[in-house]
Amino acid sequence: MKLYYAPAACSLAPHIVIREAGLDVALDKVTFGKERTTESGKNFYDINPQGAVPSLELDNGEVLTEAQVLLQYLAAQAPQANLAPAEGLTRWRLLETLNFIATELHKGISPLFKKPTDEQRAAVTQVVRNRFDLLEGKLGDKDYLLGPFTIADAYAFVTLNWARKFGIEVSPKLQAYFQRILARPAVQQALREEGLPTS
Ligand SMILES: N[C@@H](CCC(=O)N[C@@H](CS)C(=O)NCC(=O)O)C(=O)O
Repeated sequence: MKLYYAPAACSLAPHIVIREAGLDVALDKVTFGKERTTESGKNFYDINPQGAVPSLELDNGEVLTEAQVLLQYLAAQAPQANLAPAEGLTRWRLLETLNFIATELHKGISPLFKKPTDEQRAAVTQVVRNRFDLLEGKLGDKDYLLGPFTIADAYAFVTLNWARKFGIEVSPKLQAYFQRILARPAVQQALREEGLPTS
C-alpha cells in the first residue's frame, strides 16, 4: 500500500494510524501547486482526479479516498491494534465522532487555508470555537474520545494542530488532550516523517 500525503494536511491522520497499527505502507508526498506532482514523479490527478490527499493506493492498484474511509480501512487491516471498536454502541459513537470531525472541524477550518478576509476569518473562528467546545463535551473526563485511543483521536489531533497553526484558542482540557496524543511514539514518528515539529 502507498499513502499519498501532504505535510500537516488531513492525511496526517491516516499516517498516524499506519504507525499506530504497525502497517507496512509506503509514503509519497504530494506537492500542491499549479500542477500536483508526487515525490515519486507522478501526476497526482492520475491517482485521485480530485487532487486531494489523503489517497491510499492498495496493492492491487485500486485507490481509496476520503479520510474517514481510509482511517477505517487501515484500522481493519490491524484489528489487533484496537484502533476502531467494531461492535456495540461504541462502533456507532466512533462513526458519529468521525463524521463530526470531518464535517464540522475539518471542513469548518478548511477555509482558513484559502487566504480568507479578516471578516471571513472571524466568522470561521467563531463557529470552529463552538465546534471545539462540542468536541470537549464528547471527550468529557476520558483520556481519548471513546476511552482508549482510536482513529477518531488521530483525526481530531490534525484539527487541533490546525487550530494551533491558525491561533484558534482551545480550552485547557483540549490542550492537554492534544499534548497526550502528541506524546504518543507513533504520532512523533509520523510528524518526523512529514518534516513537522514534534513539540
Ligand atoms: N473529502 C476529502 C477532502 C480531503 C481534503 O480536504 N484534503 C485537503 C488537505 S486536508 C486537500 O487535499 N486539499 C487540496 C485541494 O482540495 O485542492 C476527505 O475527506 O478526505
